Amino acid sequence: MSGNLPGGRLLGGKIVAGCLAPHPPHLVYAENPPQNEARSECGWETLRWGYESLRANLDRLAYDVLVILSPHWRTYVGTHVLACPQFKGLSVDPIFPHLFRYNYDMKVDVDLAKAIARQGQDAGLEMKLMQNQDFRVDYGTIVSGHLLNPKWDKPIVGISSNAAAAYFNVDVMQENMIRLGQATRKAIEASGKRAVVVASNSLSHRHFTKEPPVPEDMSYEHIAHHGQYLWDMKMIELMKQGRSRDLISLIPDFTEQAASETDSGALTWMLSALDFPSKPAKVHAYGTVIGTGNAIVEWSEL
Ligand code: 2X7
Ligand code: FE2
Repeated sequence: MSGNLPGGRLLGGKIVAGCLAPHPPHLVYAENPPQNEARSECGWETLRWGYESLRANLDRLAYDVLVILSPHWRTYVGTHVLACPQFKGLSVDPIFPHLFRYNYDMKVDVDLAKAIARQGQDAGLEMKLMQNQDFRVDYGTIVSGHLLNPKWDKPIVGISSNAAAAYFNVDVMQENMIRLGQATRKAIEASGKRAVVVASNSLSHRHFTKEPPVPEDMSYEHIAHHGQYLWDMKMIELMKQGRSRDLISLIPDFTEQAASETDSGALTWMLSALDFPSKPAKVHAYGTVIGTGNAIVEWSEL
């Protein structure tokens, strides 16, 4: 419940859900939305139906804003946050331009964006607001945003992925993302809003180097190799058992051995924002996209 206290302070802000919501552009391509120029016949139904089921739950939670941390907005100095009221443009996937040429038009909750940046700074993190109106939003933010809310009728906050795992090591990344998660939670609680925090990353992340002649030909689709699959199942099992602290402690090994997009810090940040839930998560779907492992997972009160 949200409302105002005397003196303009807001009451009742909370995180109503956390989601693992990966961003393979193939999933948007397969849906043929009007925003995307490319056309497909079908494809990756297990994952797309998982997103349908997650969307239905999020609708029931009546949220105000999606807060998304994307692995494809990599920043080398600190964490950046989208902070113009609107971003509009054409996003073309650099590796799959034949699948994803998407006309985006998104609203940003600038007040919440600034509050997260302030809280991050207070926690000792380097933070920067992205206030360039012409900035081209990355496809990770767009794909996860689209699949969670194809109508784009709610604002988002977009958070970059600091490259600490590559520049220093995974442990530095983990420490920073745990702090950023706590800062995000504080900002949301003070905002009076009902927010969904979204980690926009795949799990195992070995890509095939060749695409089938018809990209949506599902007879070609499978995990890159069994070792990746075993790692994905291990991580998903921990989610289902509510063992998020154990999951966090495995992220360094998982990131290295499964070449996972958890190197972005998105999953660590999201679980920290949720204060490391011990309630079992709901797994809506698991499936592969060009060899990578992807899980659609929800942590909420439902
Ligand atoms: O960015 C991605 C991804 N994470 C997974 C699969 C395919 C393409 O792009
Ligand atoms: Fe990706």
